[in-house]
Amino acid sequence: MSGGHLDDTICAIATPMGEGGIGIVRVSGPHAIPFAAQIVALRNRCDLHRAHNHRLYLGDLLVPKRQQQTSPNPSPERLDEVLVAVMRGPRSYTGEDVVEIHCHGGPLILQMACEALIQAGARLAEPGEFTKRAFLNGRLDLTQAEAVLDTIRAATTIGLRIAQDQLKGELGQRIARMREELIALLAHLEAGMDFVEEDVSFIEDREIDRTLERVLDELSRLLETADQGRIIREGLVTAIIGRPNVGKSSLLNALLQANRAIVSHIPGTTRDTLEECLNINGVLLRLVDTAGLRDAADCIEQEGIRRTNEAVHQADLLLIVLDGSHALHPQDLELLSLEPEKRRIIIINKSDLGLQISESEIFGHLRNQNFFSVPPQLVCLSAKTGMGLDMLRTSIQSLALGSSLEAPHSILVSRLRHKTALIEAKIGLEQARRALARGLSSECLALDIRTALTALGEITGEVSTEDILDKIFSEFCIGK
Ligand SMILES: Nc1nc2c(ncn2[C@@H]2O[C@H](COP(=O)(O)OP(=O)(O)OP(=O)(O)O)[C@@H](O)[C@H]2O)c(=O)[nH]1
Ligand SMILES: [Mg+2]
Repeated sequence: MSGGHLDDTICAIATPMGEGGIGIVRVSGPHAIPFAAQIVALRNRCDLHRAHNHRLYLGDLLVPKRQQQTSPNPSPERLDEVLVAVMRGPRSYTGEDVVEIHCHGGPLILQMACEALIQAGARLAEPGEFTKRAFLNGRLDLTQAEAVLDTIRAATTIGLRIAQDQLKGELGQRIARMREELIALLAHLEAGMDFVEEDVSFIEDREIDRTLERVLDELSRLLETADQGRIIREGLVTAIIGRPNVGKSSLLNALLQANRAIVSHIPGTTRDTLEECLNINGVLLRLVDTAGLRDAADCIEQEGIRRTNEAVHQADLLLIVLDGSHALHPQDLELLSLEPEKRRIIIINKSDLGLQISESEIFGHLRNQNFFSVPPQLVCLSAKTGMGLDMLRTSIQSLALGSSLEAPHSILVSRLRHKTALIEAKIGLEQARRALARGLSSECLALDIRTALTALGEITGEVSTEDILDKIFSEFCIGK
């Protein structure tokens, strides 16, 4: 990204490529209105320069005749009937003058409108550049800019609500309040440093410690939400595992309600992992079907099993499938206690055939090893008839969202970038508390507090580098 030149005027097609009822071209910058005025003529002798803010005007899109483009003053050609809105800065998305031209949604029309704007002097916007300008002009903090992207990408209603809360600025405000407390603390400490000789103390150690403790508590509370926040934003990576032929692929198909994976009575049907996304009661599930685990016969199967192990490793949730129509196999027992720190649902499948495995038998095996981070859940079902699938959906929802079964109402930390910065801030403040307890100088204390302040400032963008901004905004599409 070329950087923060706010003195030029950018344009882009803001709607997706392809045919649609309408398509919008957006221009932003100091010359947005004069450039747009070169390509649209308003009806009823209205002048775009004098157009009211936030009002739609009917007009004609006029572009230079193609064959005449090289001549100095090509006479324009009417291309489309359009609606135009002018939003003067700072009351616009970017904080600059913005003009939106609503054309008919054909890719050629939109492209020609964009080209005409470029001929008039605008520059094609880079991905996320409109939102980046909104940030640079103080319309949004970084957490809100990221929430714009999360809003666009949300795949579940819960994900959308979390993004909207963040877009309202609630996370940014929580961070800002912590920063204010720390800045006030620093000011006291630094005032004290100037009067070291006189032995004047501007703030009691006890008070410093109390403030640090308060901010640390708040940091911990936010960090506790990070796991759930990530799952809601990115989806719950869920691996279906089990011995061959237990019905893993059948379960994937049943949940998807589609014949996605090949199912057969021959053990070893699935050889490669297969991933599909689906929405289960508001939770985005990234469901991975895997090759059955057994002592592999050939090298293809060995590779399949290596991929299964990898999927297990990357999963947030394990669906461990057992064939309920047969007695438990020693290898089933191994699977039950795989990666004990992970959430798991043990599934007794093929319940329609009559069960040879009982729930108490399974719990008997688990009771010997009560070392799971999250208590395992158990569901009996039939992937074939669909019986018990609703129970499974409820179990998945409760494991993802916690016991409430409701989407959380408080602010969630949903990005790794935020989590990393919060941890950094926490480390800084813990160090400051230790320095205080050991009676180290105010300078040492101030240094640690400043580290925490910088980390927190990176979340909202008070502290930002071109690298951070590039990374964030390059994820966006052009025109946003
Ligand atoms: N009766 C009954 N049969 C089932 C059920 N689930 C799966 N099957 C059958 O069990 C066989 C194996 O099913 P798959 O879904 O291919 O099993 P898998 O675990 O994916 O097997 P691999 O890919 O070989 O590891 C097929 O013949 C299915 O029709 C069930 O709930 N009830
Ligand atoms: Mg399979």
